[in-house]
Amino acid sequence: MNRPIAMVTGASAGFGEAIARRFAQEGWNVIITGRRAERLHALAEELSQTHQTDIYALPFDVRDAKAVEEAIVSLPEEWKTIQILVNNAGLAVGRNTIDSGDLEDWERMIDTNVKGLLYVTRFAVEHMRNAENAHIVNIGSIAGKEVYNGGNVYCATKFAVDALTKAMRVEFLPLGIRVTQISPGAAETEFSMVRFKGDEEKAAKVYEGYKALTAEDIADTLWFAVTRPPHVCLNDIVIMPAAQANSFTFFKN
Ligand code: NDP
Ligand code: 8X3
Repeated sequence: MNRPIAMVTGASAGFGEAIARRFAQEGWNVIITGRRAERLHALAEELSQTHQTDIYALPFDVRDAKAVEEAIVSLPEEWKTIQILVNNAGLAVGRNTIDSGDLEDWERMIDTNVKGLLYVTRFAVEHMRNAENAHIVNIGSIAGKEVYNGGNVYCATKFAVDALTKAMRVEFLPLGIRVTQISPGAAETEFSMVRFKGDEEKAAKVYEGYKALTAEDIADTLWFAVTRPPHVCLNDIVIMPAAQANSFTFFKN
């Protein structure tokens, strides 16, 4: 257990899974979280066998404050010095305009992307106080920089992540914790299947006619950010597909 420890939320799919894979490849021990326990246990088994690192599957729903607290507080002693926390769990649901918005979708996005990120940070930071070169990476979005039609509440949650990232940078300065935000444009993961509630045709359309980012592109970028020398903090990295200029302008074939 003499390896550094990273904790990655939303590691059962997409960016989080690719990030967990990257940490394991680089010889780190990793706490992987998400709701789908089976996926987490399968990933833990695979990564620990392939890379001879320790992987700790810790399933919980980030929206449930009590569950978040219990899960993080209950970590075994040898897992209680977290060097890097990656706040990645999140989702968009629906693309309705506000006047036809679905209230349940709004609650899910706000509870997951804003409150969930806060709950995890609140309790994980307790385990980061003794870590050397502690670092938090929040996954924001280009949607947290610019608003697009039908993005409304999702954009608001990612604008909130942008604000919370800045707040953490100020407040965790005395704790010696660096805080980085990665703000990606369109990336092909399960994101659009979740947004369109399982409608494969709508989800596939999002990525037609251009090369979207991949989860590995995000993992690479994150790895670059967390391997800068200790006196350097990359505050915010906006990463886009070459075919996407901003939230709403694409060049498609
Ligand atoms: P995926 O849908 O592929 O993965 C999302 C992950 O978040 C899953 O592991 C999921 O796990 C987890 N998650 C969702 N809700 C909860 C919850 N309530 N509790 C715990 N875990 C949860 O999407 P991406 O990998 O693309 O998204 C990752 C992050 O990147 C999100 O914050 C998203 O907003 C952001 N992002 C995505 C972009 C894209 O185009 N793909 C671009 C910019 C930002 P489980 O379902 O098992 O709980
Ligand atoms: C995900 C990217 O443009 O679909 O954050 O909002 S976008």
